[in-house]
Amino acid sequence: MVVDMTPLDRRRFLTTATLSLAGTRLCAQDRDQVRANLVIPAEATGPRVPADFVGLSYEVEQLADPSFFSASNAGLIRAFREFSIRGVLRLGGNTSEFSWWKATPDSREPEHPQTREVVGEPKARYYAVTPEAVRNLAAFLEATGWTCLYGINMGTNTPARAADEAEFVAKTLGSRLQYFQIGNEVDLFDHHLRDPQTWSAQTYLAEWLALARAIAARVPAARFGMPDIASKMPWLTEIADALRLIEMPPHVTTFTHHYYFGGPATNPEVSIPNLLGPAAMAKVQSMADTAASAAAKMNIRVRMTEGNTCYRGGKPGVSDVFAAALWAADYSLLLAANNYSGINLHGGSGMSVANSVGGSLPGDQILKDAGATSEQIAAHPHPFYTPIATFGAAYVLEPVAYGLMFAGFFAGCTLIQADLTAKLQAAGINAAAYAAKLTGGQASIIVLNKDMKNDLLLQVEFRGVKSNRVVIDTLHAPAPESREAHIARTTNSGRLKDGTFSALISRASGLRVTVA
Ligand code: BDP
Repeated sequence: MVVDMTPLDRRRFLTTATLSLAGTRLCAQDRDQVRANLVIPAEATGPRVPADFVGLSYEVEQLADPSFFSASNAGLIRAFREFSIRGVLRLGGNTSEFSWWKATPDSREPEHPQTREVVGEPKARYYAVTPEAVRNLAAFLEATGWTCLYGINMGTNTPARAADEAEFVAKTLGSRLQYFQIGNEVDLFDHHLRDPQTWSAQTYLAEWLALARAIAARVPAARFGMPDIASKMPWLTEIADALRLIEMPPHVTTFTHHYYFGGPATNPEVSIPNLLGPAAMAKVQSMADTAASAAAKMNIRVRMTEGNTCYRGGKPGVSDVFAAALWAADYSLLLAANNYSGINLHGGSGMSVANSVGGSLPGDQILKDAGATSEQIAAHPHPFYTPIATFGAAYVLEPVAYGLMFAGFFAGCTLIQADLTAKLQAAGINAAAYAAKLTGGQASIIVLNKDMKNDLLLQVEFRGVKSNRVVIDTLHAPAPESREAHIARTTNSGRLKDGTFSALISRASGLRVTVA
């Protein structure tokens, strides 16, 4: 697999940035061209994208090996820093309900409540989180420059144990801790952890309050992100309404939810055309609308704390290829445009994610059924959707990570509102675009051509721009099915004439143009 950040050579630059051509739809060999014009207003009136917008999500079970998130794991630190110099590590996932806090080497494992074994949920295998793991995590965060959203067990915990752990975590992580999350995908607890007859947003909130109040009693400055639901979006509204009636509620800074495009891997709907099709983003937009109105009731922002292309560990050939990069870039920027404070794509070690879904990854079975050899299976990342994969001793940034990194170019910027995606779609192409003002005041546009057939001949007029220099970044790979992704940069003078820039954006590729 080749994943690099090589500079664009001039020849390739010329093929991706051809000027002029007439007509709205021009046929060239096996592909068509669609032509569109966009105007970028001079004023940025949209949301500000936090500098630490992009992040990663890992299972809490990853802490069972204290050397994973530690200052000695140089390869992982390098991969995190390459991914982002200011990211947010979220620890949660299904396995977070099976951890227990082992405060001292003599601490005895507590009695655990009965849980049900169901397909797709973890088996009741408990593991200890120790002070050593938390101290190592603090050193890892220090080395990467990242902060953390720390997941506390809700499914099988007690307020007293939650408070003990939280106190140690708060003291040890210090300012590297953004907030606590209590419980993962609590709207699905009726599957295996709670009585389906009685479990609801209201019973959840009562339990959450008991845990959060116990934590806040020991950590008065504790902040919380919640409710971390999987998919029952009306819970957000119900919880916002209920929380507002509570006297002296714990300090909730962020509303959180998850989203997986589809799943599991055996589902034929999880395909590249569907992943890249406009319906996928229409669903994200409708979730964002519900989340935004619930968060507005509490005057807080929303964070997408976990998700990816395909639940239960991803789908080979969809989650681990370039299409996932284009999806991730569009998805992240759509959330940014909806005022989300950030996004965490899920991943981590094959074992932690396999445990989170019951012990094995359906994607492996698909490969075996298709006759793949063990070497061919090992050439895929495990889990298939992980942004950072482990191959032997190496940590490798996967295509989906490149999509997040491309969107991350807008971290710290203020978005310019201009309905650019709607204009491109009206022109007849499956593409998305977002514009922003950088901190230095320069204008920038990211265009994602997700069309499998049409190239986009785009003319962009940047209002109020005097410079004639642009910086161009591309997100590209040979094909949507390629196990590779590349981001490349080139600087060019004279490409901007009277504030107008023209480029040919090949099908299945991304382009960013920044006025220098
Ligand atoms: C989410 C869980 C996470 C799983 C993931 C998956 O929170 O633990 O790893 O789904 O199914 O629902 O891949």
